Amino acid sequence: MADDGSTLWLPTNAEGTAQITLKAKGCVAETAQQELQRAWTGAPVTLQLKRDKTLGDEGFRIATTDKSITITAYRPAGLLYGAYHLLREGAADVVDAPAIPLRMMNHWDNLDGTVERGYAGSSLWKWDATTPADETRYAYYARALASVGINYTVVNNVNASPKILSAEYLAHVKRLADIMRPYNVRIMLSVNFASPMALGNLPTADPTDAAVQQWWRDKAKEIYKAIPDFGGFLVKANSEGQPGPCDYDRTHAEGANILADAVAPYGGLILWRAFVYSPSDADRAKQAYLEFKPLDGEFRDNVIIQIKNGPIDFQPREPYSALFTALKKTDMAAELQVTQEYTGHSNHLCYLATQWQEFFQQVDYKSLRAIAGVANVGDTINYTGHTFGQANWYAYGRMAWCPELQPEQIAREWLTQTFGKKLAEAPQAMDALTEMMMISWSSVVDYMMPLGLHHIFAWGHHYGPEPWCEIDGARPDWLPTYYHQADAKGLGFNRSTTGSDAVSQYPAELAAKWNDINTCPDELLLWFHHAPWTHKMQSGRTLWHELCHRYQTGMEGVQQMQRLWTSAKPYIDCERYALVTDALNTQARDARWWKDACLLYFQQFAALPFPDELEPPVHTLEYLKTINLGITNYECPRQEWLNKLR
Ligand code: GCW
Repeated sequence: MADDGSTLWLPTNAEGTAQITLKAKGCVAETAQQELQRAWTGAPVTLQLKRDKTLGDEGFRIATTDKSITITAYRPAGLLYGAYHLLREGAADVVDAPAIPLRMMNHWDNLDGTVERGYAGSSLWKWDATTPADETRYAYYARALASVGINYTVVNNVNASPKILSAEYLAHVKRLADIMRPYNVRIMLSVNFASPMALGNLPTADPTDAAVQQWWRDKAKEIYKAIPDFGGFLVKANSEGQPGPCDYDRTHAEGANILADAVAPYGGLILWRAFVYSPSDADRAKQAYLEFKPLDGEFRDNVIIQIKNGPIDFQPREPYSALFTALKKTDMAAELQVTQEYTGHSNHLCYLATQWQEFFQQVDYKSLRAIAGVANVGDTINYTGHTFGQANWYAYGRMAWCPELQPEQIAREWLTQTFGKKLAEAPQAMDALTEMMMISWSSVVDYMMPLGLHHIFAWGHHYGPEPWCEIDGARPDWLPTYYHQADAKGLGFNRSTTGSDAVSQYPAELAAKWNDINTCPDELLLWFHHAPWTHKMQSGRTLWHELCHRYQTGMEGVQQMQRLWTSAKPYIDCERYALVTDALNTQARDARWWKDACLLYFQQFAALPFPDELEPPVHTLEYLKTINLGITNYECPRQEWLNKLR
């Protein structure tokens, strides 16, 4: 049987047989009832509200007897999440509530239909009225969000066009909000800080200007009139060319606060991004901290500072951003990247739950008021391009609900719901595919950027290796050589106390550990140290030998993933089997490309021979340097081109 993947992990056919009684009113409660009516086959279920605040706004209790099941919640959203819990895990007594109140999807969708860093077709949202929107797809998307507990969605790019706040586009946003509401999903918008100028014809966007403040208040009023449960604004200010308060010598706090004041009367929120790095002498990894730490305590209560997981930019592996432990009086959101900008686009299978688990081992989720996942969703039939991209979407929601969930458990849940009974009832195949997912992220790290290397990607599109990349006139901190610092002595960025001292932004004990080249974990060595080629690693190998070993291991990891996938063939429908098989072939080839390119390039500096265990490179460095994928920042490279690498 073929399966185009368009139903995601949700139940496909209406098999529900149970009696579902609803003792609550409103569209969200009705969705809970409908979902159970559609798919629940067990004992009769009663959905009821109770004045029990301990359950929280979104929590629920499931109580079961042989003959009946009761889902109780304080608010309708709890009934909805209780219903999905029941469908996913079956009948058992449980009390559950989300760990983080705001669980957001962030779309980087542009109004012209393109998606920045999106690799799954065009935008799902058809802003252009000439393209009729398939609103059933919108509802299906909302249903998918709700099924994993995501309760907010920011539908447009943080590089925001001011036009999104025009009456024409707000009408479209209202339509979306109406479709999402029954799924307890609230809409937010990314806004351009200079909107009062671009849209309101004001001469300035200075946050201390009374007319500017009034413009934002009027705009908020207009939006809330149409969308009473509108979530608020997400802002990328003074970052990568976007306007912001610093253009007027005002601080991020002054900028965020005027927007906060505009939406406060309606209960709205401002998500203000900390992804800033103005060109300066300071190490880019230090800049967000330098700018935001002094502002701690200056933000309004309805401002949340949204911080990327690491200090640079969604690299395959980074230490956590020091802001998470530095801000004490400011509400924080963690921003994770579900779309695979730096982990192989939608060509590579990279199950990110393991990466996020590592993040949550470093950052206490209880310190977070919100979490954001940059979406990997587009208008392609299966929403994410790579079938296993769906697993990242799913896992993001599940971990946002409960960061303590184990990636392996989430993988099994997703596999079961996605590929159905046939696979779920084949323990060996389930084990194989779970293992494939579980080894994927560490393999990607190893074949791309092991040992703390980072940002050695190809220019612009970030697909494939380009550690040699030099562009005339480019900002140094956009170039790989800035990050890897390879020379005859060694490799890596010295962020220790003898270097940029970024390490001192971390709590003392951790800083001391990472600062010492002998106690810094191998995984982060080249993030914090310029290590000599002969440095003895914790593995006992020299740095050069370990580097070769890691690239080799990463490449072999993908080969192992291919074997595991093949072993599950009898349990997977032919369409998705073929799709994933092709993608894994591409990934295996790309892994070799990464290994050959990086090792041949770094060997020029190390001037050491390859160890015996290393499979000799198939390509020459000269050839690899000629590779130019000729794609834009919006594209995922196509097979035709990648075939040249064979
Ligand atoms: O990761 C980088 C991307 C940009 C992105 C930016 C950001 C939306 O390369 O495409 O812009 O980060 O997060 O703002």
